[in-house]
Amino acid sequence: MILMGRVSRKQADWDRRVRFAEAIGAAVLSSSNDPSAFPTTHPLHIAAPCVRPNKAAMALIEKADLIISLDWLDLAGILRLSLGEAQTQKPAAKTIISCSVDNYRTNGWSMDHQALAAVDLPILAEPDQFVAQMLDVLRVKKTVQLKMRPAMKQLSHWNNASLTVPPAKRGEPMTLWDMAMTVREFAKAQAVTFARLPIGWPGEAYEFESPLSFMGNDGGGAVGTGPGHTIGAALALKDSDRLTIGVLGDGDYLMGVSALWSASHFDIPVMIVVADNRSYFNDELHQERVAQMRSRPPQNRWIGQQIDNPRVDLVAMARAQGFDSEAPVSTSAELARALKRGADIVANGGRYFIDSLVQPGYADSGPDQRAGQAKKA
Ligand SMILES: Cc1ncc(C[n+]2csc(CCOP(=O)(O)OP(=O)(O)O)c2C)c(N)n1
Ligand SMILES: [Mg+2]
Repeated sequence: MILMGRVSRKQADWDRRVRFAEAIGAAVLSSSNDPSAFPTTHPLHIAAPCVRPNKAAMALIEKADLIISLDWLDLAGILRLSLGEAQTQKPAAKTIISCSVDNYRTNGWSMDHQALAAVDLPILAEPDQFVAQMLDVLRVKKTVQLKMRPAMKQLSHWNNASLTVPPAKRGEPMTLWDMAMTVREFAKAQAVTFARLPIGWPGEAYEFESPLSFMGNDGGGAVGTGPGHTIGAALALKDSDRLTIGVLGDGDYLMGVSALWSASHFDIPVMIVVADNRSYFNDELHQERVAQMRSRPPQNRWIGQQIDNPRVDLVAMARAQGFDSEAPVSTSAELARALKRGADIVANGGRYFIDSLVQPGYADSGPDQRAGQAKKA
């Protein structure tokens, strides 16, 4: 199994990584924290991209006899989450090769850089140098026959599984899942670079076929970096034919909204779409978990996190920085139309903002329990 972490954005390196995985017949996992590293629709990319391993990713890691980490961010962390043991204390009964220069920056002075995993074979190198040399050593030809190991053939590809899920409901208020599926559908029709995707975005919506499909997040989940990152990516891609979109949480947007002014000032074409659940929702889940541990009422989880009453006029804030926009959308059909309108404006050099209202709740966190409970609390 290969853990595709922080790797190069060059197309030639991307192609070499695909050939390497195909030649050795390794299952691949990529991280939704990092820029796109491997075609997520490839038959070897069996589990949906993730930061915290989803069930399918855990099962793969559990089954793997050999794990090759290509500079995965926090290798010890994903091994601990999947195998139940910090690799540093009790190494897993599998062979682990880790290609990374993390040893240079991780030390005992602080925990900022996470733990260093115990590995069988450390390769102190940039992953794409290593892959290129491996192709030479293994004498891998330009076109290789894809090896699918029998055990892997039995596993269902995440993409097949997500396609059997009903498509976005078009008439009702959107869930984050509906929104993500609508955006995924839109992005199939043209060359899109997602500068950012929000924290609860379902892995099944990560459909990446180029090193420029996704720029990754910031490695730590810093709220407020989304607008600035989006505009930086749009500046870098200004002269390309790609449409740069930042899909942001409303909290992330609110903490960094003044970056939009820079896009207007420097005439940078870009689209920003906010998944507007009127909340710092991620932390509602934290507060709920802590409330349960401390026998406090979990229905109070929204306090200090909900961004409502009054509702913030996100559209007005975007317009105030020089963006075009329209009234907030709350159904998949409206969102699909807004994305098309925005794409035309951005193709002509403009900037477009969409406030996409979604029901609070992540794809895997179940239906929101908040409605009706806020009053009781
Ligand atoms: C600077 C900073 N403040 C607080 C946090 C903790 N935090 C992580 S996610 C999150 C909520 C983000 O809200 P939003 O962008 O609206 O995304 P949502 O979870 O609602 O989808 C918070 C407060 C953080 N990571 N960084
Ligand atoms: Mg939010």
